[in-house]
Amino acid sequence: MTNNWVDIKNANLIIVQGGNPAEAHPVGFRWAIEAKKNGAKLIVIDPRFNRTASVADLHAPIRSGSDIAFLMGVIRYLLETNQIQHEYVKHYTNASFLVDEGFKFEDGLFVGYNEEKRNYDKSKWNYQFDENGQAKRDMTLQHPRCVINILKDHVSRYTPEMVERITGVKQKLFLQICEEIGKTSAPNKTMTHLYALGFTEHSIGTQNIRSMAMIQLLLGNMGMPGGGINALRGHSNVQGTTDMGLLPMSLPGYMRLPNDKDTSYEQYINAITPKDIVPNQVNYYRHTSKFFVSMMKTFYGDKATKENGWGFDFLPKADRLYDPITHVKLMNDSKLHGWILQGFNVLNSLPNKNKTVAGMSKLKFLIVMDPLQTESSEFWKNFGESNNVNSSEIQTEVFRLPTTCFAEEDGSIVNSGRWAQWHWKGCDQPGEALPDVEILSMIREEMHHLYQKEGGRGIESFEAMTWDYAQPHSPSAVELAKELNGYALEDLYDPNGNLMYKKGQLLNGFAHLRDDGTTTSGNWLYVGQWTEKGNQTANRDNSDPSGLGCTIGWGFAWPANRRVLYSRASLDINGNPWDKNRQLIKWNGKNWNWHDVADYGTQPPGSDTGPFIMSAEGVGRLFAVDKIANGPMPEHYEPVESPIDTNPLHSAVVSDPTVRIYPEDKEFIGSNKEFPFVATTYRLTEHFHSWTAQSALNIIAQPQQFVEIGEKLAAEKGIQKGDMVKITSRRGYIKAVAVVTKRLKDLEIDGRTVHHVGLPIHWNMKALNGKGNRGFATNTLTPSWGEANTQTPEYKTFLVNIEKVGEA
Ligand SMILES: Nc1nc2c(c(=O)[nH]1)N[C@H]1C(S)=C(S)[C@@H](COP(=O)(O)OP(=O)(O)OC[C@H]3O[C@@H](n4cnc5c(=O)[nH]c(N)nc54)[C@H](O)[C@@H]3O)O[C@H]1N2
Ligand SMILES: Nc1nc2c(c(=O)[nH]1)N[C@H]1C(S)=C(S)[C@@H](COP(=O)(O)OP(=O)(O)OC[C@H]3O[C@@H](n4cnc5c(=O)[nH]c(N)nc54)[C@H](O)[C@@H]3O)O[C@H]1N2
Ligand SMILES: [Mo]
Repeated sequence: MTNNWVDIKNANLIIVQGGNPAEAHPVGFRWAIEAKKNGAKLIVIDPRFNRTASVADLHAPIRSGSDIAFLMGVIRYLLETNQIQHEYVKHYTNASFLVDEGFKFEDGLFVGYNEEKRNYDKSKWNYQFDENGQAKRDMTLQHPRCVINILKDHVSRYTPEMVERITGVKQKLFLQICEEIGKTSAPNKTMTHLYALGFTEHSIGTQNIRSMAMIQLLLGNMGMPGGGINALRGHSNVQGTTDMGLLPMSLPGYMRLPNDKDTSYEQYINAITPKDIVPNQVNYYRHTSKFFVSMMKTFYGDKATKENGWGFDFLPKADRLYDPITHVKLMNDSKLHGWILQGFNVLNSLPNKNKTVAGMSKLKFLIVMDPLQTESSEFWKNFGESNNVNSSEIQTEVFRLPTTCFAEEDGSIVNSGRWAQWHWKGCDQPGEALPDVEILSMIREEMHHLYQKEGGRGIESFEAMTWDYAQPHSPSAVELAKELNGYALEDLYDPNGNLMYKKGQLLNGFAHLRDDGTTTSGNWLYVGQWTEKGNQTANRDNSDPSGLGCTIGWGFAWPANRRVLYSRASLDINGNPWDKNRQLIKWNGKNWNWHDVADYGTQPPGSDTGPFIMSAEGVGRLFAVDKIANGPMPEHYEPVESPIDTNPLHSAVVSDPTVRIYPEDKEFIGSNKEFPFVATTYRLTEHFHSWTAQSALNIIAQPQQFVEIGEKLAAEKGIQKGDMVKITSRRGYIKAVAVVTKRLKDLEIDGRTVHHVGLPIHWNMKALNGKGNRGFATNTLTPSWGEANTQTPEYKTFLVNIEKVGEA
């Protein structure tokens, strides 16, 4: 989230598009209800009339996978009707920047496409530069190569007629929503956007999010209380896991893992540090070397020296992307032989379950660290129709290591609003269970012994690792939290020679990190979470002097305890608030801290330093230079499995040309002749993924796998409420009880009638369902191709067929 949960109450308009918070985030959703009590409107754009829609002012049923067409239509409307916040757009976005003469978009492709590699050479997706390497701008916004004019041209195709043709949303309703959105271009009105997987789990997920971010920039809603782009995160600490680098290509603090092209520290740090391209900008990532070197000092201590590039060679270098979909591919290719699943029930959560089972069946060993006995740890058992394997042919040895769960240990959890909050252990774990940290530490200890005994590749980096916890087999949560925060390794002085820290003291903020080996920090984002004043994540002062829900005394919000990101953009250039009732920061003669911790440094009012301090330009990007794999501006592409076979904007390029489809997955692409219906998958309040399949009370509340079918489709197929239905995709089939509903409507898309079929995720072969018969995994049906930036599978839009197989 750029903002935070409580801040949602400040919005005038809440758009929920790509999520269902009333169901999946019921506690946080109370802030949307608070906003409604204050007079805000709530609009839900979702294929289904879901639980969030049931309390909304407006619901637009949209075809799954078509949001970009809707949102580009909104941008066209805002530009045509002149409902943008002009001063904001001019000064705080890259609207005025001139785009390279070589950039173009034609017949569905941006310039630079390489058909063989299915990727783009992005070199022309850039600005024009002067002889000093500075980006050229035209502040009158008249130049035809200005970003704003290129954008105008790009979105001109997304007329209300075209929006209706692609998305199925009727023009009248579309324009009604545009009108509500347009109202928030007033400086004293804000819109917030809430999204989750309905936006991300698509072959165009990243561009969905960008589309809305661009709208928020045009409206002047970024940096404003009650504004922003707000991702509602999934598991309670999934924000923390991504912060900590638990992504295959990531290091803590969103630094990228070196790859095999990164040959030295200097070369790597140069490649990941952005250059200045506009004078006088903060360009905060210029400090990347300080974050990186401090992290390396945490990892390798004295073994990380200036001479050895801070231990650069100790880090693993990835030769390719190792995401879970690739793991499964490599297993199927017999190139990956062992797998550790730590808190990951792949059989239920990865797409194309049959492919996952086939891959796992080739493994030599599988280690499952989990508090529960999961489907994944029993993938080798024959459960009949829902897992029809030949157990005697599967040689995989499975080790189960029972772990604790969050309530059985101390620690902090980071929520969607970037707040780290400490929690205390509630009780001891049962049986032989041990905390994850302890299990991993014991594995490390044992591996160390083996290395010492037998030697082997990689021993240097293993031995270089710092491991100075009081009990090496069991580092405590307190030790880890302090280590992530970081220490001074020597007495540290400011430029005027004043002592800032004595050697060994905890650091207060990431601005104090150094790249000369005198500071440590396991994660630069978390500096300040545990200082000499104690554990900041345990703070529980909820006073709110602004009345805007900005409680800086509660927990610790990264970065630097800041509650709203880019807040300098909530004030005009001269430092006056766009809306005096929505002001969190102000100039105090020294800096901008007031109710919130400001992003902006010490530049006084009137300075030409932009508010978007993390971009080299200092402004928000309406045109994303060379960052995003599938285009500097979003474009509507059909899902890989499209119900209409064509792209009404450009029939030659139907789906996103950069989607990653492994060769063996080509046979898994279904056509709408065989599979005419659009399926989407989602969760229910009564369940948490498949954990609750092992909890009788949850199963009583929602007992059995069902499929939601609209009334018209049900009538066509002769299906009645309660009938048993078989749902088939190119990947396999499942069976479910029919729920015939008004909540799913047929849509008119490009002259055809398109029906949606809705499938909750939860059940699987082990699930209790009250009737003794086993469940199926919804993910038997889903495809494993991945979005080009994130490799997220297209779980939310694929094609199926349905048929009745039993009476109610
Ligand atoms: N009770 C409960 N809460 C949970 C979880 C749980 O298992 N149970 N899981 C947690 C996790 S890990 C996560 S990631 C979050 C997920 O939170 P959400 O993403 O809010 O949850 P989903 O149920 O996947 O709902 C996505 C919504 O997107 C809609 N949708 C599908 N396709 C499209 C599309 O193309 N466009 C638009 N506009 N909408 C679309 C679906 O109809 C659905 O209403 O929930 C978290 N909260
Ligand atoms: N079709 C479809 N598929 C989806 C989605 C969808 O919307 N549609 N959503 C996707 C999303 S957003 C997500 S997040 C994934 C979820 O995928 P998973 O993360 O695989 O799902 P969970 O069932 O939450 O599995 C987590 C496991 O962690 C265990 N666990 C809990 N606490 C601890 C702990 O402290 N330590 C350890 N070691 N284990 C613990 C639980 O018992 C559980 O078995 O599914 C994805 N799959
Ligand atoms: Mo998730």
